[in-house]
Amino acid sequence: KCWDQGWLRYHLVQDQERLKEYNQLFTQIVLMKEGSAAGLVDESSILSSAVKELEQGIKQMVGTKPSIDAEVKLDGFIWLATFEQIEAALSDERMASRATELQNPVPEQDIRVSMDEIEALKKRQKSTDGYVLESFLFRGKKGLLLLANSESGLLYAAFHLLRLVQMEQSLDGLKIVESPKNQLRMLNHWDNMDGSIERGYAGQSIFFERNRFVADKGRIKDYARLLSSVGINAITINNVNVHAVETKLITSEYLAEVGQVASIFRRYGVQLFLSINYASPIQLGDLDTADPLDERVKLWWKEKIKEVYDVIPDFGGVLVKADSEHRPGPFTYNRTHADGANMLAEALRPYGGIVLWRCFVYNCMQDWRDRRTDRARAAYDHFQPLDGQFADNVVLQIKNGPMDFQVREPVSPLFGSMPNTNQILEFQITQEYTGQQKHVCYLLPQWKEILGFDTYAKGKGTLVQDIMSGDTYGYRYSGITAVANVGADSNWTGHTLAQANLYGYGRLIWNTTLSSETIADEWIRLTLTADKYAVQLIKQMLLDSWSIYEQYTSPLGVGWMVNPEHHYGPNVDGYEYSVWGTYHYADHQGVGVNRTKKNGTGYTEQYHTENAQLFEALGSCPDELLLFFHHVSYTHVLHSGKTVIQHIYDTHFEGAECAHQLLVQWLTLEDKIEPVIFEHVKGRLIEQSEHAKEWCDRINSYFYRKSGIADTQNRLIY
Ligand code: BDP
Repeated sequence: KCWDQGWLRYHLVQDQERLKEYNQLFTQIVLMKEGSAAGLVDESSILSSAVKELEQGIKQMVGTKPSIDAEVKLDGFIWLATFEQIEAALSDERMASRATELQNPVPEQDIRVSMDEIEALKKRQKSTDGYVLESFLFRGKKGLLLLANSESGLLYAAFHLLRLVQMEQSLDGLKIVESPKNQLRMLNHWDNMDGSIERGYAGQSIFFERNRFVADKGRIKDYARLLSSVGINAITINNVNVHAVETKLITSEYLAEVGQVASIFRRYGVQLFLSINYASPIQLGDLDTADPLDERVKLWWKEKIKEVYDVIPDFGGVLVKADSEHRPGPFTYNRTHADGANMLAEALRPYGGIVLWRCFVYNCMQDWRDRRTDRARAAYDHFQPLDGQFADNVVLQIKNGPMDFQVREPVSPLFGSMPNTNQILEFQITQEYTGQQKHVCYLLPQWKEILGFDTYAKGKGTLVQDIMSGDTYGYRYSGITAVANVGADSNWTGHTLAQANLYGYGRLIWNTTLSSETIADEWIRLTLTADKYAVQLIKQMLLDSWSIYEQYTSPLGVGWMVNPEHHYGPNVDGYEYSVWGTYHYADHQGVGVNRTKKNGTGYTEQYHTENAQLFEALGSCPDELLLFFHHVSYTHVLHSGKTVIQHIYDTHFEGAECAHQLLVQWLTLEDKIEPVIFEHVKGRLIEQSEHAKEWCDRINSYFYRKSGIADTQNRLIY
């Protein structure tokens, strides 16, 4: 099938000049290892994945098969080396040429430049994953040098090189130095062992079926390749809601197979973690308590974790959803979350493992008549006072916003408020609240806004992205994670265009300075087409899609208004009188949640002063978040000059129209996109166009009936 490769589609290079260039450049892969060429790579190593990927890519895109050698012999070498190896080789080379007084064919300058780069890169390395990819002269032979601290770095360099070839770029005078912004670059799967995926919109699980691991693990390997090609280095494979059967993943019944999956990922530099059930000691039938301060519980976890490491020596650690949405946790025993997390951290410490502890803790059984309880406050109220109490191998995992992955939310005030506690940010790639991979919603612009948000935590310019990278507070562990959007559908993500979110997620968290546009451009060219018109058009469609989705769904940051449970489609009062704490408070006069300090829930106070003031005052609160922070009348005038009610009408009509235009635009691509992809995306866009109209009608009718205020343009509203 044409789409199951995702963005790793290695087409034959079309440009003949370029093909010639590549032909000359890719004659030999050089690996510096003791021994003969035949035994150069250990089959199970990451280096072997890099070599195989290069071989496969070059075969398919250039049509040649480079030899694999232990030394540079030909023009057109691709030399994969670690810093240590290259330093040794270059110093041997210098000594050799001096000793024999050969006329030195190696321009010293070339070596020096490279050595400077090497030094510079080494200094900048926080992790072992960076690399240098550059044109290189060695003993008078021209080639490419792929240089890294580790085999993962070499694999990333190989994928980078292949990406350049996929995009048919010249490799002349190449000099690329890359180092990832984030240390942990992770994905969380919400896969259940029965094969279903919580909030999954791309078919069944690629890991599990009928309470077992899938027998054929080929797809998992393909997935590992995709992830590694964009720099992902950590993964959890099971849902944060750990049910009875998944609780057993850490027992002998399943551990061997968990180990097999870990090995598949290991070869691509991806470390395996598991979501665990906090009450495992009870659930697995060994103890009658999970109290973190009980010695028996501590011992139980120590032994359990040892058992896991006996099978998976490089196991990453555990992800825990505790005391949230009916999941067990330390609160049962009147213990704090620090008590709970630290107990697990101690068990993991001897092996270098970490605890990812989620801050998605709130009362999901609240009395909706009680306006003082505000779900938005919960994470900060629970966790901020515990700053400094967590072990140094605990990382708090915090959703990007205070509620739950809405199309628009303010940034969580926890970022920048816990200088003494490791943090990792959690995005949601799976489009639970953003159209469920039936609607196109390219999320990169949203993520960029969040990462670029100024928390003012250490004065102006304390951006979320620098907190997450660990730069601001020198966190020992930190980074970014996200709920995956992948399933067994042949195109991986249900909607083919939703693949751009997975690709873009990896690229962005590796390098947060990349623009949404650059990333979209890459993904389209790697995956769909190189046709200029098509690239331009699809890129614009992607770039517009988040704001289009926002326009026809819940207005001005208020969120929700979705059908309860499955969360697809409009239902304005769906959650309004429920226990979940997700309200909009619309009545005949106005709408919105008063979260001010003055006379609301006081949520604004959780921000540092500059932001607290910004959100607190009606005059300065940004329009797009107005109803998140304030309850206002329908006639309140926005910064845009429109009244709230007219804004609602206008954005909904416009959003629905723009959604329809996405379809119209796509239809112009019929002869430029492979038919199967063209038809598939067309089908989704038809659904989106119709569904956006439904959103528009439902929202506008609701607010027209509540407010009784007519649309100034007299469009049809019932
Ligand atoms: C919400 C989902 C729910 C998850 C929960 C979580 O609706 O299915 O279990 O988040 O993050 O977004 O734990």
